[in-house]
Amino acid sequence: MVSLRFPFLFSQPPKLPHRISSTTSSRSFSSATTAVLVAASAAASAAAIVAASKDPKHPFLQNALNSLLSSNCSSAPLWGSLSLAEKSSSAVVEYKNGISFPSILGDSRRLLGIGLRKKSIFGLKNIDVYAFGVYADENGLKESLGEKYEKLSTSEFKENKECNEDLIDNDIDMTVRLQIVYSKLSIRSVRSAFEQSVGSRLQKFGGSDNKELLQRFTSQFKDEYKIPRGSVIDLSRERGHVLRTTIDGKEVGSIQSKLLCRSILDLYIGEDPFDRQAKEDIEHSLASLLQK
Ligand code: DAO
Ligand code: DAO
Repeated sequence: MVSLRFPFLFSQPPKLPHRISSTTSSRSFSSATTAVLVAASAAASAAAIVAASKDPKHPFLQNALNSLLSSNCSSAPLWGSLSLAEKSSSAVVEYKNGISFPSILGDSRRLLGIGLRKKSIFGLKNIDVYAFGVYADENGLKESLGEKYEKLSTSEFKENKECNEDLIDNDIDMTVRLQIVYSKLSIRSVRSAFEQSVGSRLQKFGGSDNKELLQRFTSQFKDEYKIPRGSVIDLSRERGHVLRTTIDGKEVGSIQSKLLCRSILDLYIGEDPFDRQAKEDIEHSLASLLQK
């Protein structure tokens, strides 16, 4: 039987209706990063896809989703319970470029949201540079932030703007997975882009001159590295604020620095993120995981 569930929300059956409509359905079909859910298990061939849109041009999708959501999860066969292995085989696909993100990385890093990093070239056109997925260790999340957030109602949670900040500041294992879309990336352009993006955050949060730290980070990326379309870069925060980078699964370096971890995470969930919709989705996922 084809078993489908929304990957952000496995452990929250009673709250599914609200959560799903506020995470996966919040994207318009014209949006760059509309999330489509797929079950990439043996049943994937059955094209197990659920997508939804609040776009009034696609009300039927919203209705279809809502009727799915309003069914009682525990009794509806569609939502039949999944084993952990099945859960980890599901994925979320970035709609525009068809890039797939597993809903769980490693043992317990759970996908909170996906987005697109764009870049304007000479102010003329916007290119999609990479798609990203933000993951956080579920147990670490609950241990560090559970007590503070579990009792908040949904509206209180929305009003509380601190959750992302708490996620950035606490020593919770996280990964930001980047999947390269732009096929002509040179290491030189990558270096200069992150001197701007990461550099400005190091400046903002570190105050003084942090050239040495930036240098240490960028020097991990040797000129001979190639990052063609499809490359997967994982930026992981490990215990003790260690930023560990892997490219296509191979470790390229680790740097212990709370400031560097903070500056990288701020690109995706901070005050001025690359993709606002992704940040909102992440907030919804956090609410869903932390509220009791
Ligand atoms: O070809 O000059 C150009 C445009 C390239 C834009 C590069 C943006 C790089 C963003 C950082 C990517 C990190 C993997
Ligand atoms: O998008 O501006 C940005 C910043 C991305 C920061 C991540 C950099 C990791 C780059 C690895 C390059 C490998 C050659």
